[in-house]
Amino acid sequence: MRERLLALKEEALGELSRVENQQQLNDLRVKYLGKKGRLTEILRGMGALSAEERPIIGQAANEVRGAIEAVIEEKQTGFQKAETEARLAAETIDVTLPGRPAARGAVHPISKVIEEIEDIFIGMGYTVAEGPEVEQDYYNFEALNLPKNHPARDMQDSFYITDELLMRTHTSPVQVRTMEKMKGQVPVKIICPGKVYRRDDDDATHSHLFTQIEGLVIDRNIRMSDLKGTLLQFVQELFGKQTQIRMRPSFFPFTEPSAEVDVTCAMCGGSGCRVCKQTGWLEILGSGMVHPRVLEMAGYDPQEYSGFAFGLGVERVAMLKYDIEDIRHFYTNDLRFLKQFVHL
Ligand code: 2NL
Repeated sequence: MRERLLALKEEALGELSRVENQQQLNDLRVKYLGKKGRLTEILRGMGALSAEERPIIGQAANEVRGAIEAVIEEKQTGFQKAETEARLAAETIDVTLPGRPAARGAVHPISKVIEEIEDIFIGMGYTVAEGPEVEQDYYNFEALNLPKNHPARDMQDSFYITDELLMRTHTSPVQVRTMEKMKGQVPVKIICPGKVYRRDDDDATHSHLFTQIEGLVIDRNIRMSDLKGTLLQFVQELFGKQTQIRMRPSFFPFTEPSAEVDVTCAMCGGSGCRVCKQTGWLEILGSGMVHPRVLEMAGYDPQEYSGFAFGLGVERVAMLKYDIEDIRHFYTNDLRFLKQFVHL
């Protein structure tokens, strides 16, 4: 029996020396040390031994078991270490590889110009007011001295939703709503940026949706000179200190008197070029003193208060500023157009 045990040990150690992986090692553990394994099989013969032989063989069997277990343990440790090393090698990160570039968004040129104009007026003490794009007939027309049969209220010119509701055609209704909220208090000093809608056929210079910024100041003793000084300061911040303005008489139902405001062409400095059509001037603003009827309807006594207002088209300013020839570029979302503003 002793010989069988020693032969088993030699056979087991021989096989163990050739194992190549964890699976083979487990198989050998079961084969030699398992409940139905080779060692157990030999030890089953112990019952036939004499009382003297039994402890000696028992001890020999334990030695064999210990020797096999020791080798299995050693191999086991070796396989685990190799596995860990292989995994670490496979998982190695090359920190010197260049990163994947993250695509950068751009601020839309219309948003850029809105923000720039807002900043200029905030710097002069104005606040920004916003309001609904679907507007009541009263705020869009009636309160602005555009009575029921006025041609500007024509169905052909506006997007009506019902008899009483339409897409606002200017941002003036936001100013009327602000005056109402102020309940006759002064000063009112606001600018109102936002989308406006007109039933036009789209072409290079017209769009049925465009962006307007209007401004409104109401206080005691507001005069035409306040309007002129404010707009000069504004255009010099927007287009440069060298910019000059001129005011031409005009007409709006909601202002009296009214004036168109031209600025000297930043492209040629006033000498005449393609952009200003050789005139040296560019029309960019409509303006005037708030009509007394508009003040009165909004709750301001025209005997005590006066105000000025102005409006400009953001697309037109952006087209001049960035030399864009077609207004439709702003809405067609061609990335080749939009990408040009990534670093602006
Ligand atoms: C233009 C002209 C203008 C106003 C807008 C205004 C608003 C109120 C009262 C009086 Cl609440 N006026 N707004 C005044 C003059 C001109 O816009 O050419 N816009 C693109």
